[in-house]
Amino acid sequence: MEIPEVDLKEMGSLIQSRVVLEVSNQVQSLLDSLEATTLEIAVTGESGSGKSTFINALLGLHDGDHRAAVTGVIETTAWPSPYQHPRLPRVRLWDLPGTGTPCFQAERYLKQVGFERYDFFIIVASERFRQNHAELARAIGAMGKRFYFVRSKVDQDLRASQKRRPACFQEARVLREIEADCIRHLKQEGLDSPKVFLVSSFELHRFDFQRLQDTLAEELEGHKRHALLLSFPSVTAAAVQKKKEALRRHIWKKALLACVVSAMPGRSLHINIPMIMKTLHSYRQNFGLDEDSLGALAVMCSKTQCILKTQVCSALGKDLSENAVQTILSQAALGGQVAARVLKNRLPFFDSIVAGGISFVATYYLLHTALDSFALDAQRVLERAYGLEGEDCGGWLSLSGAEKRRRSLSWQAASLVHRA
Ligand SMILES: Nc1nc2c(ncn2[C@@H]2O[C@H](COP(=O)(O)OP(=O)(O)OP(=O)(O)O)[C@@H](O)[C@H]2O)c(=O)[nH]1
Ligand SMILES: [Mg+2]
Repeated sequence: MEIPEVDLKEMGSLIQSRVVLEVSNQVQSLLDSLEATTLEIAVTGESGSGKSTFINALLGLHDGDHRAAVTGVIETTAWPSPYQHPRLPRVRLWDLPGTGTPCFQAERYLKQVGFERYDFFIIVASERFRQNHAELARAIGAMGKRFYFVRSKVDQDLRASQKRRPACFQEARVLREIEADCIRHLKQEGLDSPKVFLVSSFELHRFDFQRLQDTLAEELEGHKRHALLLSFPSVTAAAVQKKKEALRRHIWKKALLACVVSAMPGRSLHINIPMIMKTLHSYRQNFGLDEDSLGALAVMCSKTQCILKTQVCSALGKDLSENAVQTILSQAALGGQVAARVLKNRLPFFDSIVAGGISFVATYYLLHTALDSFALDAQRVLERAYGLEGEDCGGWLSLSGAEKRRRSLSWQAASLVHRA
């Protein structure tokens, strides 16, 4: 007995619409859970140590921005104040009150600031770490949370040291001395192996900021790690690469969503343009290539926004319009026929839900290409912002790969010897 064609068609279309619905719901909920992830970062330390300035630097905001934390030489922060990330509303940095009062009690302080809500603590000191800092760290640890020590304003220390001993000034040696001094004090206060990061909020691209970012990312898990990688400013070539990798890992979800959506009867590949545009805008912002971010960077590195903009050379970086995206998508769909056939061999179920997986391939290709080219733009902008002024002012990005490796190895070796 033969099954009539009409039954087969009806059955096929029911199965297809069920599969499409199921897959798109699942993919959408994966993407939603990523976006819904919260990250609450507490920044604490003595009054005047540079907490608010550090928060603004992390948020990529200059002091004049209305969204920035208030900074200054007089005591300004009396209550925990949350500062929302300009691009990622679920990421917040908390500016906590100063810890330097004579009758400071770590446990009481932590209860007052609502310690449970934070994912981790950054303890900032601009001079020596003291008993207060160690006590606070112990209490944070006892409450099951992580903490990291940031020794701020190292640019200031370097300048002072150079003024005092211009003839024998060596930047690396001064940095090692500061680090050793911090670690020694914290050990004297009974902390075993404290992690100390030397930072200047005015020059995040230098010193230990990248190491801090790497350490935080390593110690966070899953979605929180992703949120951290996206929220911290990419001020080094390494940070740009990490951000790119973090975003790249989710491209297949967007592409799969695009292909199941365009698999619905009567829909074309171009139905996905709004979703693709939204994704591309978020990539561009994540790499600091939008007008706002370029403006803030220009203020921070004392360059003009126009000069930084000249480094944005990719086609989509220059013109992120629907027309441009449509053109690339159509080209990608044409070129994607072969790739779609390969895909069908690897994932045979694809054939049942989409016509050849072309939407998948086109979206996947477009997002990959855009991500790569935005990352290159971001690197060029960074070079221009920080890299062309010679080593003393942070010429790290402009050094050759071999020279970078040589310098970081000698710095790491010196630190290891020193720590031993
Ligand atoms: N040179 C230099 N100055 C800094 C740095 N960070 C902060 N400052 C300066 O230090 C002063 C105090 O900075 P704030 O960020 O307001 O300090 P705070 O810890 O928030 O102070 P309170 O809110 O009073 O507890 C300001 O004049 C900042 O410009 C830095 O990395 N380098
Ligand atoms: Mg403050």
